[in-house]
Amino acid sequence: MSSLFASGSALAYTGSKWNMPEGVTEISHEVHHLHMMAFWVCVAIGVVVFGAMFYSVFAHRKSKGAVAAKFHESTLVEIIWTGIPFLILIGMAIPAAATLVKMDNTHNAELNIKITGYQWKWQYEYLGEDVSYFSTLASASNKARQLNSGIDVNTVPNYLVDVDHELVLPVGKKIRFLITSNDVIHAWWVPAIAVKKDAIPGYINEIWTKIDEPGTYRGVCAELCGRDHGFMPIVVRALPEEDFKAWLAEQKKGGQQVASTAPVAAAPAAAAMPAADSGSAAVAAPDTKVAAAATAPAAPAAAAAPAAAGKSKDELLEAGKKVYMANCAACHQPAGTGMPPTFPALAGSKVVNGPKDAVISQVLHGKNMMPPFPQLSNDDIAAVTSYVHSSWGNKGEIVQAADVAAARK
Ligand code: HEC
Ligand SMILES: [Cu+2]
Repeated sequence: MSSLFASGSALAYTGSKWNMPEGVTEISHEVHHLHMMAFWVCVAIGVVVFGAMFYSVFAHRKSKGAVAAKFHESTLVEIIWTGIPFLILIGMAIPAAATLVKMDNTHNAELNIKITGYQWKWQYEYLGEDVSYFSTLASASNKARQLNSGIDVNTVPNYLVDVDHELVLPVGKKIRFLITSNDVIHAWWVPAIAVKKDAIPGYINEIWTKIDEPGTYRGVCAELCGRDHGFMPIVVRALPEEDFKAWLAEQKKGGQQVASTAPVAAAPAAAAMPAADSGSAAVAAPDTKVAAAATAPAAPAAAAAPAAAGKSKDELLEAGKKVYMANCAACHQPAGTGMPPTFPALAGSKVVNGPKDAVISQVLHGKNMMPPFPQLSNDDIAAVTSYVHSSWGNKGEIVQAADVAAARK
């Protein structure tokens, strides 16, 4: 959090870095305006109340021989000190309610995006567009934040507010967000567009935005959600409509690996997160439905993946290092040394130097304290398993996405 407030520019603040940003949407301007109005009302009340108090203390001091007035029950005074605050509150509530009503009106959206919080990353699904991917902390930040990393965090650009895959949005379009969570409560917060909504397992919260200016807008998870709460930032990249269309078409072609992200196996992932159980059980049904609807169109893309030619060793190792740093290094450490006895070293591990299916299976299904990673794409799992097989003196074995696809069956 401190980095959020320490570097105003990181959040594209306009105006003072100490103040709430004015932002780049009509709603964010209104929110800023309400905030300033409430601020000046507070300032005026402060000046009047403390002014009267200090004046009284000074003008009627004992050394001047002041004698306290003695009276009981003044109807006039009581009406004044009830009436004035009442009018002030009404005066602030009316414009605030009008803005809240506007924020709530998600009708006629031109683009629908489902946002799912995970410990500790975000998933973005462009509904009906067959594009879906995960967004995790950028590897430069992730490396620097490790204990004893030896990296001066001041040298890392956008430290802790940068991601690998940004949420790309068009400007000038009404975009509806459907916000939910797969495990515990998170909150999706981007100050510059004045969107802050809880992501609750089993519920879907709706909110919308319409961004006026292209740019990069940063935010963070705003609900304490566990160990890595501070490491699941949000980056929105707003593009002119044409550029957005080109980007979307590129994703659909599978030009980037994000498009081939496999459908999320919601059930096993949720089961692995005990914190989610009690709260979500009663209301799990609607979420499951949406998850099913959203994943259905993604299936052909995943099925098509194994048909693609295998990747070269270099490609796999390069991609694998990123996946490893983002998903595994917290427990197994960047150099594969682990933190025995709980988190085993992968360097020289018997499992890693055994058959490759064992590692794929462990990543897909987890084991004891190790969480499962079914939400990673086949490409990502192939890359990361190749990476651990070939690093730190391990004997080296290459895993292709087809191997992972076979293991998922
Ligand atoms: C939350 C901590 C955590 C994370 C994150 C994690 N692991 Fe593990 N991992 C463990 C624990 C704990 C074990 C030991 C499981 C057991 O055998 O009980 C383990 C075991 C392993 C083993 C077997 C090692 C051996 O010698 O037993 C492999 C291989 C492995 N993990 C790979 C990975 C990969 C690849 C990732 C990233 C995709 C990853 N792990 C992420 C905690 C974690
Ligand atoms: Cu969170």
